[in-house]
Amino acid sequence: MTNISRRAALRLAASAAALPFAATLARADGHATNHTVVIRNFAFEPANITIKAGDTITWVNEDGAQHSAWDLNNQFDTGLLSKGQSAALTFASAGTFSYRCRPHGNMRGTITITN
Ligand SMILES: [Cu+2]
Repeated sequence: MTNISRRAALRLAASAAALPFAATLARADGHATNHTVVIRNFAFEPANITIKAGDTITWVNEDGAQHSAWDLNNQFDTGLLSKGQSAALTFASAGTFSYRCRPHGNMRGTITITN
């Protein structure tokens, strides 16, 4: 199972705290990259993203409507983000995730994490 750690500065909804996160440290080599997925016009941009283990993805909602990024296997949930809000997750190990927006099931995305 892929471990996900939440960064200290996250803005995450309270519901996320109850999820079975296994907190792990980000990569020690200092080469972790921060990626941004913009939520705009009821879509994730990019919808499909490939990152390295230890990297962070920040979702930023630019829509007036509230959106979220919710893993289909319930491994993470950013909670609802209002316009201008963001949430970041660090993916510590290789794996794949498919996620959707909780209120808008047609909004879909995938994350592929490689070593
Ligand atoms: Cu949405």
